[in-house]
Amino acid sequence: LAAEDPHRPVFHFTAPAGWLNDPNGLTQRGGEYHLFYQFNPDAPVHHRIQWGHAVSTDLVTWRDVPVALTPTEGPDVDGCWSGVLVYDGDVPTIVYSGRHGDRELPCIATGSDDLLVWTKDAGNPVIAAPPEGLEVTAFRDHSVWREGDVWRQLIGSGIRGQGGTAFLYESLDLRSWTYLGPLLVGDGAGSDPAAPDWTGTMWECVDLFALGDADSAHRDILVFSAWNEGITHHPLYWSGRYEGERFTPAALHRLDLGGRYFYAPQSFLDESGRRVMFGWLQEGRSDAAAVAAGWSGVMSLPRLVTPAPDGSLHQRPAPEVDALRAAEVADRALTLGAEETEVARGDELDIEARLTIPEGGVVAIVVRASDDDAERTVLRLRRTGDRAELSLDRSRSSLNGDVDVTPRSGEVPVDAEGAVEVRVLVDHSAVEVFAGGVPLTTRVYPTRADALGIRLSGEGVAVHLRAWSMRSVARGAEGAE
Ligand code: DQQ
Repeated sequence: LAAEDPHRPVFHFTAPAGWLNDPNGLTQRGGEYHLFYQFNPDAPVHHRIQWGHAVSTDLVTWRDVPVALTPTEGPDVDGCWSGVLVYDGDVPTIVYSGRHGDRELPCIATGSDDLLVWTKDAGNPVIAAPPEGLEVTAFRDHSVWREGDVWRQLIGSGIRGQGGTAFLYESLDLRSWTYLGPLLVGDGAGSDPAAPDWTGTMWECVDLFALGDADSAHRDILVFSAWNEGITHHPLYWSGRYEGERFTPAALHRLDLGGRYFYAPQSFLDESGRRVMFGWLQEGRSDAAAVAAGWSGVMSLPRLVTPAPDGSLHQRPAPEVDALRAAEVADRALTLGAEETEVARGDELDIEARLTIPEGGVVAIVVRASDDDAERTVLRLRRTGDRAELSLDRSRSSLNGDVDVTPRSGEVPVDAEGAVEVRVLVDHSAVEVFAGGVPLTTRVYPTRADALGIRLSGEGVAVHLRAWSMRSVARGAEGAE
């Protein structure tokens, strides 16, 4: 049934059945990429979560392999929640959150060389409780790294009355941990939950890595997903410096202007030293609609993350995504007017455009537009000097009144020629946009079979655009054109 759902993406990874959420345990070993993910094969609902597992040699086509972790009697009886994979010498080791009742605690599992068979540690959980003397909002998810002779770990949490945080621990053996203190504490308890950069009352899926120049005030990046009482708000990151047992922030940034539609990201260094990130594109339709469709949750395309000149992150699809291009469907240079021009058609497309926008000008990129315009999703760029406001208008994205259509917006850089390089990947309900290295990820659910139009408008905007139809990587698509 799921295969017939017109909203199911074909060149993004989705679970073989049921529910998918966070990417976990990302690694590359012996050339092969491993994507583990939060998975419930039994139904498209978040329940008794397992670690699904898929393997790839090219980062974009995935082969399902057996589930890596399933809940069993003991500390993870109610779910194997998010975590990471590290190499303890040669031993692949997963650090994850075992769920028991409504609490999570850190657990360990060791893997076979091929990462296919996992054995849980008899000593689980390896940390028996959150730090004493603090009222915490939650305690789960892990960032683990080697620092000299020791392991260090961050666990996502929040301190009541203050805000989200990540607790820092240290260990010699990944099994016995010493608490060092909070790395940094947010101000979520005292600030506006409606703000797009609200830091929440709890930080999910913390991810700490060094990226910039050794001397930069923005050298280190601390990614987290702002959460509050069961509500997934959005991913953010601090750039700053991690030194000793503290993180000194330089700036707080939004990771993706789409907010909750790129949630709980995780990144890893691949064997060629690239920082690659995946995130969970959650649904924007009702739980009942997901149940009826038989599946829920999309994994993002792989993103390369590099430092931008202003200390923020520059994000773009990994070049491997280009290998999914099937046929070029547009290659045009034109100057736009106020009227819309249709430049391509499709719901499995990769579009690359360079848009040169006059000062004060606006360009609209319309995707998934039906012929009669009853359905359309609009992206706009409004330029002011060397910045542009990128906005997403989903008010007419679907005739189905039961899907999320809240708008989104944020700033993107404009280059010295007044241009913005834009990439738009349209895959049925999944839409990933990158403008000047800033992503905006979203979901849309048009009902019309002809909601395929890609149109541009914008007085005086010069465009060079190319577009490609995309190849399906969905199961059973082998040999299909
Ligand atoms: N999802 C996991 C948690 C994490 C949340 C459970 C983020 O470990 O905090 O599936 O989406």
